[in-house]
Amino acid sequence: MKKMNKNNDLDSIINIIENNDRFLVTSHVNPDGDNIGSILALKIFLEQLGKKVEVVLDDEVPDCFSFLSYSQDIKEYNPELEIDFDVLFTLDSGDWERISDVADLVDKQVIVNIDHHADNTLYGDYNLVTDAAATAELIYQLIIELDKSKLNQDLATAIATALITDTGSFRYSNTRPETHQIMADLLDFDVDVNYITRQIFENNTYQSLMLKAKVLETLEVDETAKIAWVKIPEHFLEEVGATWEDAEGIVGYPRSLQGVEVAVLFKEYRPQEIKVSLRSNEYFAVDKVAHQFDGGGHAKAAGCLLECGLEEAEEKVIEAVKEEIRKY
Ligand SMILES: [Mn+2]
Repeated sequence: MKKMNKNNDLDSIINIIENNDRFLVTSHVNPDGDNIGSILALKIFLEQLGKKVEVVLDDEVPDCFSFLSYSQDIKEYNPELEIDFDVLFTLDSGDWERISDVADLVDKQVIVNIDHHADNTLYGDYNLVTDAAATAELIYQLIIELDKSKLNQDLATAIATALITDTGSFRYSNTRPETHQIMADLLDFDVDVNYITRQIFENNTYQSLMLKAKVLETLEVDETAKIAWVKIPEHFLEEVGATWEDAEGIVGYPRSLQGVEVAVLFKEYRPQEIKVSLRSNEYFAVDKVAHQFDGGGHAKAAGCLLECGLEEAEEKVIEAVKEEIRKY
């Protein structure tokens, strides 16, 4: 029988933390600042409560987040890993598949799902899912409810990094008064905002700048000038010696074009495997388009994966965006 899962089990989650000792914390593949910041904040907090905590991701930690304390304790999944735990925390992951192979470590443990994606499927035994700017806001809320005295500089820096990443330094419309209030509280712990923002946003490698130069040459705009897109064929990476990590943030360029409402980035991850990132500026809900291709996300930032060639993916997604934008 299917359970009717709720989206706010904060009190139950507090009970679970108080009554268990061994935790595994994970998050989605292609880690970003919100998921790395959130898992480190939760790890630091739980360890201060005397709990045993392991952190496993089915991916490497991107270099730009290696400045965060304890980031070197994040293990990359491999089939030989053996971890004893009673409770699994999945952070910032809209559905169970987002944690990828880390799911193989799970048997009958309690699953706690903490996330801010509106399309979260509430797959946890317990869920804390609201439309906060970042998952780290919910981690902060949990910490405040449980034991505020455990906040320290490392913990505050992890949460601040998550907030800064997911709000684009408090510029995106997901930024709420609460987001600024939390940030103000964190600043009491000597968080170095300038240092964090440089690590995240001004940390280009030579290869990543060269990659951006090539990608910008692929810029296309539709006849209404409301939709702009760029693409990264796999061979671009080889030509400049870049990695997919160097492609981070590129979708911001087509979105920054004057008058554009929807921006799309097509990445040829492998032949016949195209990752699509969708962004919007004001009114267009890009998650609607992502859902058409079994993807997900937020109204202003979403993504999907198409199993076809680059050109075909481009044609299908841009057509779907055009179809959808006519309704506005
Ligand atoms: Mn997030």
